[in-house]
Amino acid sequence: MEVDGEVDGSVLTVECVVLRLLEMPLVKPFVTSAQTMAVRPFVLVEIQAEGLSGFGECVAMPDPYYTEETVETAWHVLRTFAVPALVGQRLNRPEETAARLAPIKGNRMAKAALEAAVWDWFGKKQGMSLRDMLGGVRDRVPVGVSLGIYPRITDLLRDVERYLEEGYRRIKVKIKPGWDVDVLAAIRRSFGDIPLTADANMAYSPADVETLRRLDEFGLLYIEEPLTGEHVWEYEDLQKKISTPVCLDETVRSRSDVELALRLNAGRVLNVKAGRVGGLTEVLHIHRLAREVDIPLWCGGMLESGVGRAMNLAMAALPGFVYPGDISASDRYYVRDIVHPPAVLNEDGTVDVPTGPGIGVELDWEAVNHHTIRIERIP
Ligand code: OSB
Ligand code: MG
Repeated sequence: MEVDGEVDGSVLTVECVVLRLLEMPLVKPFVTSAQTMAVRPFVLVEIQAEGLSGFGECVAMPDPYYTEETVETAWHVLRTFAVPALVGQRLNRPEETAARLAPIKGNRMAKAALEAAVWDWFGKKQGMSLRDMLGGVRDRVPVGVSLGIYPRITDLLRDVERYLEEGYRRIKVKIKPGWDVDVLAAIRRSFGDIPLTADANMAYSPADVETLRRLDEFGLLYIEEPLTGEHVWEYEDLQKKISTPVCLDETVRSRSDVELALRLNAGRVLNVKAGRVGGLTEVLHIHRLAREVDIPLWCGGMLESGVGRAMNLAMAALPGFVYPGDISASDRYYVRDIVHPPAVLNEDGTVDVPTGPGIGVELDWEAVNHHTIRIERIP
């Protein structure tokens, strides 16, 4: 029953927030057109109230090459502005978080991490899974794997083979000028008609349209964010010139970006990352919009630990998420995850959506503490 906006009578008055900076070594360095990473640093946000903790993972990268946010800008914005804006405040529902944080412009990944912790807290308080809170409908979601830029094509092919054997439902490869046509041709030659996509992380200019047109012959499900530039309108012209559907990632930061993209016909597929758009509440708005116009969504990834991955699984259970997500098993990223149970790949190329309260996974405190290099408690 709903009374004054309260759900089930649960009200969150944030007592304390603990920020932790963790560093987790990746099993293999991840290389894109924009960045190289061997160790994943990230901020883990813990909200405490009434003896319960809610957790959120900040997906900001160590460098400003994916978006402008970094781990350290997120830490700064969280401790100085976002956390103080919530501590002591009363929240009747997780959706109210965004309004409290609205005076903070941009810095969406920082805000999304705090909001995620609020969602998790409400889930735990109400004994409800995040999936059910969001309206997710699946018990398990199909997943793919995202492969970086390799020193040699043969090395890449070996990993593609391995991940296909493991059962991943879609292969995505990072591309950049000079690492594109030959790579995709080699994959098609070796593995035939597998579900295949490419992600350029903005590495091409409009002058490269001929190269991008050549990729049409590979029958990709979509090409992710090929063009340099700040706005979706860069894609209005490109989508007219290539037949491969453009999938937007970096250039979509809000529901209004989605509306603009739709008006301009600037893309036909959307990669959704809660961090990039400022949180799960914004994801729900985007999901509603996308369902109205029937644009396919899928859940992107940011090399998350098990905390962020559990949240992604809940999100990917929504009906509008139709393509396999970048939600690979824990062991594809990390030797040891920081949650119990870690995400594992089912034989059918799916990962189970956690059913426990909130994000539905437990922190492995020994692993968390092992990887923590900084900690701050507010207040
Ligand atoms: O563009 O989707 C991207 C990782 C870091 C930054 C940007 C991206 C990615 C990935 C990794 O592609 C996806 C994953 O977590 O498996
Ligand atoms: Mg991408």
